[in-house]
Amino acid sequence: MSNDQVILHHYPQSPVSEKVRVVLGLKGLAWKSVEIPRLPPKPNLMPLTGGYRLTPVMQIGADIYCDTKCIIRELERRFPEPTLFPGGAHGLPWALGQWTDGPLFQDVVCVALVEMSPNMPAEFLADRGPLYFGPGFSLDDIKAKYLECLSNVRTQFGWIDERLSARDFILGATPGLPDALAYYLVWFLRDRMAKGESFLSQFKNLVAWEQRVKAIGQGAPEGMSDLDALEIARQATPQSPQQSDPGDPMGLTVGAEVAVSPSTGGPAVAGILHGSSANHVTLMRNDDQVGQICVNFPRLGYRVNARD
Ligand SMILES: N[C@@H](CCC(=O)N[C@@H](CS)C(=O)NCC(=O)O)C(=O)O
Repeated sequence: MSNDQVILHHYPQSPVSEKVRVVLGLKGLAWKSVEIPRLPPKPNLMPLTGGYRLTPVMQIGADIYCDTKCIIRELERRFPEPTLFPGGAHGLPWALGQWTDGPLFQDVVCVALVEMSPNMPAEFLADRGPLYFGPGFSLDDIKAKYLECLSNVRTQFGWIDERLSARDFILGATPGLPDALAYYLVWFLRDRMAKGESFLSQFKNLVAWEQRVKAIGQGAPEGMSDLDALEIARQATPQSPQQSDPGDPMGLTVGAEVAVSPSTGGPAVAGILHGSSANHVTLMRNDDQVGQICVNFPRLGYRVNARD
């Protein structure tokens, strides 16, 4: 059975989820919103992902999409209009995302974490510190880098501001993926930095653009319980296609037992390789609670290892 409802597992404060919520708005989609815990354990998400714990996760029936790269690619495939790549901008926005989700995110998260640290519960800091800054994380080290990171954010937000001096959106008159990729970081900083408003006010074009992106909205979300989402997965049959990739540099083959994990660390998800390409990897899994499920990951930023 197929069930085509888009279900987003996320929480309101998650900046990375804000990126997807903007994409859902750009596409004018109706979707179901499942609020998940901000810290593990996430007992009603794990049966779907097989252990992947990052936020957000998208579910469509018994097909699961982990990581925003994978989620956004699938949304564009299923709902091509309006496109996220206006003016034939295909390809380039993914490369832009490697900057916004990479070095720019790292600078913004340093500022945000230091700003939030006085009011942050110890268990939240103990989770997020190593998640974003590695196993050797120390708050004092991050605090020592605060001004450097803030200066880096100023430089990079300045580039976006410059780009927006002659156009309403990053690609031109029509919003697209680059707007979602940049907006979520501005949203994050404004929300978490005590003097965010005053810091951002130096970027006149960026602030005007921020309002335009905000006005796009987030589509039409409707709340759903995590248990209802599990039931939908249980009743559905996975639809992710089987896909072999003869050009795979690692020689991955459909049917192999593999484990996929974020290359930044975190639990591996075990399953049978069901499909792969330069941009994705799909695992078929069997779960006691939800039965057969396909879990999709982006290829870039994830490690695929053989299991014996
Ligand atoms: N590369 C991932 C990054 C996801 C990420 O770091 N999300 C944050 C939330 S904004 C997270 O998972 N935090 C820990 C958690 O929610 O458990 C993506 O693009 O989806």
